[in-house]
Amino acid sequence: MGALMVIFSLQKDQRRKRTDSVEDELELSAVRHRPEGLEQLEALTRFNRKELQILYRGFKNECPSGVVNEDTFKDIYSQFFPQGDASTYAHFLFNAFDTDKDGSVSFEDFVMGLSILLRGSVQEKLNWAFNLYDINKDGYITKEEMLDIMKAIYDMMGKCTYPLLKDDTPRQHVEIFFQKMDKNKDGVVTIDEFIDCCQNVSYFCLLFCNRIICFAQCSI
Ligand SMILES: [Ca+2]
Ligand SMILES: [Ca+2]
Ligand SMILES: [Ca+2]
Repeated sequence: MGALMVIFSLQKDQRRKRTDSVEDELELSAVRHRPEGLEQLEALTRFNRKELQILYRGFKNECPSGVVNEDTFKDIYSQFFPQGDASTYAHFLFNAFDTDKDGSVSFEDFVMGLSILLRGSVQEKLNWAFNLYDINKDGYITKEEMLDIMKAIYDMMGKCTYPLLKDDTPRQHVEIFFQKMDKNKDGVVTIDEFIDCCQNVSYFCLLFCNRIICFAQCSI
């Protein structure tokens, strides 16, 4: 389900003939897990009908059953980071994509997330990133949650990180980010604090937010 694969399909498909759309409609109705109507998805995302059909074809090639479970998601995702251990980060991402929390990523979940990451406003992307970091989904990011994500990112990067990282590097970075974000110093970061910080012209926060979004985009 790599983004590269999907984007490649999108580009390639622009050269295809119109007859394919009839074929896609037939395919859409034949799968085990039927996605929401295209019109509904068109309204909920920033993709048009044709793009949704192309995305669906790519999704279905990777996941013929129409849904992705966590193990499959991890397998697919790990292929992009062979030098490291991407399983923990893939777990967090899986939860961020599985918006209806039914334990699988459906085509609807996938395109809703992709729409935000590729075409969403800054605010939407930041909301998405906040949700990724808020591991237990209670509306607050704690230092421990931030550290868990940061460690997962470093694990994923593996030996390719240069200069080589010391064991306490993730913790040091989290201390800096957290200090910047937790404006009222109550030990948790709210969505307002998160967005506030990321929208401020702050080198650290910009770096932080870009990193989250960049990794999220690379990962789909
Ligand atoms: Ca789901
Ligand atoms: Ca939380
Ligand atoms: Ca706070």
